[in-house]
Amino acid sequence: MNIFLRSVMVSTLMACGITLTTAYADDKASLASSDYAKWLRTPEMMHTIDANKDGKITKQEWVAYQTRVFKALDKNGDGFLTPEEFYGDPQPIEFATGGYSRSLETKQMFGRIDANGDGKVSLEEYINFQNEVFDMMDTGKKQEVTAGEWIKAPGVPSDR
Ligand SMILES: [Ca+2]
Ligand SMILES: [Ca+2]
Repeated sequence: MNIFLRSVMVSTLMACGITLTTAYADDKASLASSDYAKWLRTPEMMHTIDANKDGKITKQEWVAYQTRVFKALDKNGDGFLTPEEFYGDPQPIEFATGGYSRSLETKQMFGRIDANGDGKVSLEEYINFQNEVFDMMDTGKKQEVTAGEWIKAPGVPSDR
């Protein structure tokens, strides 16, 4: 193999490595700056999810809330969300803001949450995804999100 070919191969491999790293970082960053995160991190949504109204959202409150959302979206109650149920005919979730419902019930979010790519979302996949969102907000790593952590995203819309 000549030196030119070898250097092309090395730079190709390096480029692949860089692409993989960037894709991972992009994923986290794009979640933080997504419409979904913006519509989630409003005072209205915090108040709704904070079941005991102590100004903090514990992991337990978060999982309880997201389980209710999952059940509301699972219209036929079979334990899985299909594309039709998730974004085919988007309906406002009764116990969420309109903005939150709209930003969740999209094809893009479905693809992101369907971790094994089988075209349906199980409760486990849904909660795993939402726990990533929780961990992103839980900057103090105390398994709870304070009002300060919740509302610190830039460009939070005030509309409901
Ligand atoms: Ca609470
Ligand atoms: Ca279903």
